Parts: sequence; C-alpha cells; structure tokens
Amino acid sequence: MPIAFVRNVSESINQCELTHMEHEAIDLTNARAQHAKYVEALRHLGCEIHEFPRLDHQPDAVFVEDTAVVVPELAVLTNPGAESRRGEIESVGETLAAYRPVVRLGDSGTLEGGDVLRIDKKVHVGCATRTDEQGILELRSHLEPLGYDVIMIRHGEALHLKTACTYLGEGVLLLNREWVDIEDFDDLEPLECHPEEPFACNAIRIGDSVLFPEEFVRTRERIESRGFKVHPVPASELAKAEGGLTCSSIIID
Ligand code: CIR
Repeated sequence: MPIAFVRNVSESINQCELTHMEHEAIDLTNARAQHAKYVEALRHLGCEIHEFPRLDHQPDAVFVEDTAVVVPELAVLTNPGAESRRGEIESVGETLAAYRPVVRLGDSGTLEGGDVLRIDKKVHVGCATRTDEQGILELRSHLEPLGYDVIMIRHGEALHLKTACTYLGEGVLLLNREWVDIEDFDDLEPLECHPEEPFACNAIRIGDSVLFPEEFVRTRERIESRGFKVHPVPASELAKAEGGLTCSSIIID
C-alpha cells in the first residue's frame, strides 16, 4: 500500500512565497477544508496517510513535496531555492528516517521536489527559479550510483517543472507546451492542457485513477477522452499560494 505524507495548512499561509502571482487573500478555513478532501481522496485511492506535524510559523509547509525526493532506496532532503522554506526540512527528515536511509543536499546549490518528475529510473529535474544546476548535480551524485538517469530540463515561466507537466501513466505526459518541450521527454505521448487552463497540468496518478483539480473541466475532458479515470478534488484555495496537487504530498510505495 502506498504511503502519502501530508501536512496540514499553516496558520501563516497568507505569508506564503509568491513568484508569478499577485497576493490574493487565502481563506484558511476553506484551504483546510479542501486539504482535508485531498487527504480523503488519497486515502480513498488506496494510500495510507501519515501526517507531518503542523508548522504554523512556516507559511508554505503544506507543500511537503518540495522538501524531499524519495526513491525506493533513499530519501534525499532538499535545499529549497526559497530561503523561507528551509525550516521545513528537519521534521520531514525525522519522519522519513523510519522509511528510508536519509541524505541531505548541501547548501551550495538549490533544489525543490516540485521540480523533480520521476518516471521509473528516469528522473527529470527542472532548472529554473527554485532549482539550479549545482542542486541537480548533487541530486545526481546520490541517484546515479543507484542506477537512475538524472536529466536536466529547462522550463520557462512555470514555478516548478511539475507546474508545467506531470506523468499520467501509460506513456502519456500532461503538459503545457508554452512552458515545457515534449522533445525533452523521450518517447512520451503529449496530452496538452486546454489553452484556457494553463495551470491544469499538475495531476497525480494513483492506482487506476488520476487525481485532478475539479476546477479544470476542459482539461479533464481531454484526460477522460484519452481513456483515463479522473478523480476530481477542489484545489482553488491553495492554488492562490501557487500550489498544485502534487505539492501537498510525498507518496512512496
Ligand atoms: C512556494 O512558492 O514555494 C509556495 N507558495 C508554493 C509551492 C508549490 N509547490 C510545488 O509546486 N511543488
């Protein structure tokens, strides 16, 4: 059974980092209600849920994905490009140590988990605002000896690589072509988001379903037409903090 690590929304969420968006008030009650539905959906789709302790003084702590890259053999704690987020790492490491040997990236480079898209032994890593070349080199030094191919991908205006694309399974990459180039992904079939829904490329495949934001109905139609079963969840409140669905969990097998 997969385990999904999650963390509840911090009281200080309105002080979150923003890169491409203007500040818009986040309703904490609604953010927590939507987060609870997300956790319930993960449970419904077969995940065992493990909660990291809440960190109210860390505004972005709900976005646990950015703090660690976990493969079956190892957990690599990151050095987030956003300095304000570095205080999130310790509690994640303490918990993950019960499941994997844990290593930590040094502070000469930066890397956030939202930039890491792993498809089996291929680890695609976005290089842009939050992750730099040195961070990628360090991740590679941990993963290549384990047989992983670490591939650097330059992406445009998206905050993270997984804002621009995620893997739906069966060889299909959901992507926004404005932000990422399908040629960077060997042999994958592109499925483009609807042009009016540029943020609709962040989905999570679990079991035989695709967890997907309920707001993006046009892209949902495209995913369903391609033959995938979609499990919609509300995600509009944390989207104001530039968070998508993958950001709010670390899922391990
Ligand atoms: C940040 O800018 O760090 C947060 N406000 C949003 C992080 C979203 N994480 C992700 O896409 N993996």
